[in-house]
Amino acid sequence: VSIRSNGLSFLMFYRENMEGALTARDRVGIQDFVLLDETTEAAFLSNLKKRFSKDLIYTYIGTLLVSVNPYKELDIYNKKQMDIYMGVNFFELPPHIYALADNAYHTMLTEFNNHFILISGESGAGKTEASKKILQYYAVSCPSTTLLNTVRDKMLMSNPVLEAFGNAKTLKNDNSSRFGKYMDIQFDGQGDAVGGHILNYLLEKSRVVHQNHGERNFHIFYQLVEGGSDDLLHQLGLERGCQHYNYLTQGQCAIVQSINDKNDWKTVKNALQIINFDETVIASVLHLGNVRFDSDSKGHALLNNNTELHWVSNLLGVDAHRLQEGLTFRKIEAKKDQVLSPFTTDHAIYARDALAKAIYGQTFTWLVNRINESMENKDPSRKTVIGLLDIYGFEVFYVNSFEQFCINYCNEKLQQLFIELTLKSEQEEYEAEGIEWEPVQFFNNKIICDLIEEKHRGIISLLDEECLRPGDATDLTFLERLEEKMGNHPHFVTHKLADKMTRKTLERGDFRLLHYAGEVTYCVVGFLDKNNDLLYRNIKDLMCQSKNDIVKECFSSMDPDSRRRPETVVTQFKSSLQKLTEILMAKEAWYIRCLKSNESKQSGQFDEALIRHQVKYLGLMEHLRVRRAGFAYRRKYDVFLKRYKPLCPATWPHWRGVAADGVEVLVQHLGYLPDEYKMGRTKIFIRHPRTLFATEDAYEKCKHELATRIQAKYKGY
Ligand code: AOV
Ligand code: MG
Repeated sequence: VSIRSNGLSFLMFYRENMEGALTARDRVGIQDFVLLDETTEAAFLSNLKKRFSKDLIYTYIGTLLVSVNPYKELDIYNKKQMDIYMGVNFFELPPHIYALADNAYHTMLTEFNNHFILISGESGAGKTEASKKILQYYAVSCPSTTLLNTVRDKMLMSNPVLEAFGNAKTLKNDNSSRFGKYMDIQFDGQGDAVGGHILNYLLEKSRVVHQNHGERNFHIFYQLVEGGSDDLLHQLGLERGCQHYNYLTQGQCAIVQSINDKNDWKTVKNALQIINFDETVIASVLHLGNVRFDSDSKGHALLNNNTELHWVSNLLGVDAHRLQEGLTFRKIEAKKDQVLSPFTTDHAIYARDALAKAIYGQTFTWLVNRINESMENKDPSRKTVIGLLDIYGFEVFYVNSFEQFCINYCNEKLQQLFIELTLKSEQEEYEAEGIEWEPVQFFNNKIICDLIEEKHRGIISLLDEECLRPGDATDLTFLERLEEKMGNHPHFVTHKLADKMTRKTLERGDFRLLHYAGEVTYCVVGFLDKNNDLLYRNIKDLMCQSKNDIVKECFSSMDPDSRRRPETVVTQFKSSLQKLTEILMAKEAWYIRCLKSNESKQSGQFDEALIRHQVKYLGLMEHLRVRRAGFAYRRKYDVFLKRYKPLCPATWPHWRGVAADGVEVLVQHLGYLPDEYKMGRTKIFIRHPRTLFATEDAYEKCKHELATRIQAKYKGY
């Protein structure tokens, strides 16, 4: 991975910073953990803390960037800083997210290959901010021609739009991502950003109709009712202020100090205009939330009043009568007849909410598609990409449901990918090459991934089985099935399975998973429903006939094959994550590990226990140990020999034997000490960058001399 291709940057670093960093260490700590005197957790934390107190939020572990959320604006993200980092070797300057972005960019250009930047950390740790900083860096500092600037503007513009529709205030983060985002930035051979493409992952739609106490709906709703002009609101039949809307007030915290909905609206509105989006769909959801039902003497649902429903039908461009029918009756197809069976009020509310979620979810997908079209690369020949992954972080609330289950599962997968690409593959390479190696122990979370996703046996399979089972399946029968199958799994426990002590902390409807990042107790209520995510057929058909183009397009593309039962939510999610893994595995990886500094979103607070916990579960100590114990640089014998053979008379200009033997002769000649290098099966491994640095220096000198000699030779002609 990156460590290999960056052998030379390492060297630069050692030359430039070895002494400098050491003298400055008392002041600002060590800027690369690899240089710590001891690899204890205490030393690690103390260094992090020292730096944090000086507002130095970035520290390296080799080429991995550790970032601690400062919860305050730092004056380190501006054009001047960008210029400083542009094209400079990774380790020559203080650690910065720009350095990582720049290094990925230049490696991409010189090696002409694809890269991705994996940004991870729990909710509120700073992933989304990090991804924005990187995007800005590429947009501002890469070379550009006026023509191509439009792609760039669109890329930058996509951020506020997707954040307005996909982020919300949660108890963990005032701007929490409620969808996963992977964005490819495409570059041409000159390094010009020429296109972009976004893949989005499972939006938390349930938030549209329900928010927990202290949380909000998606930002866009508040922006519209707070920031929209009088005219616009009038046109949409909306009143100013979120207090009028059911869907906006359940969390009882519509106003948030850190958020300025009015201002944000201005930015978002401009951006939306570029992609021809109009606000009717958003307004229809707000009206829908205010549609209420009474029950008649038989307990059947009746519409409470017509005004809201008329607004909904107006805005969505569908027939009001049929909409009302769809919300209060179920259509059953019996042989050739259609029978209307009335809903209870609960059912009607369910149908209403299902429609609201569907509208919102489909609109979100529509937006992503539109943005993708606008960023499309018109000339897809020569291009390389840098992918940016910013997904919802691990989260634990007082009550956790299906959504947290999906989010935390996704984080397990990313942790697994990280392990595969770093700890595991690094050590496997030593083994494969027959290099003596003291293995570093680490916790492999594959066991939890399997528990969740294994075919026929994992939690997802059992959930799907219950969802598809006709008859009496409920959330509780799902729980029973889990207990039957997972009974003695070390990472799974329920009230029934728990010992006496643990039982006290669990309700009967709970199951608890011991995730890599900590325990989470999930309440099974709603799992089946949310996983099925059904929309009544007649309502869907109605939407497909809408006169509103966006609505029509959204619903017509939903599931084209109406005879087949659509895949469940979690199964779709699982396969999208599988595809994502494949996309990422084919690229060179860069890592940013974000740490949350404290739970109260305060600047200057370094909660040591909280940070220690994150350092532990993110596997940072293990990563450091592997880096330290390992060999900083490795190259295939033939590659190494080809480059450095001019340095030794025995190998220059040709070595006639086996490459490995040539390398041995070469390094002997260069005076490598025995414990500075190891000969593997196909590669030479060099422990310290400085060893190779000396070699590289000698090579540069030799090349220079050769060039001068050749020049001198030809001067006479
Ligand atoms: P997340 O993306 O990791 O959480 P964010 O990137 O949204 O977290 O960061 C949360 C908040 O922390 C931001 O809104 C900022 O106020 C602050 N913050 C983060 N990074 C910085 C920084 N570099 N400088 C200043 N403030 C920062 V989540 O999406 O909830 O998983 O799911
Ligand atoms: Mg985020």
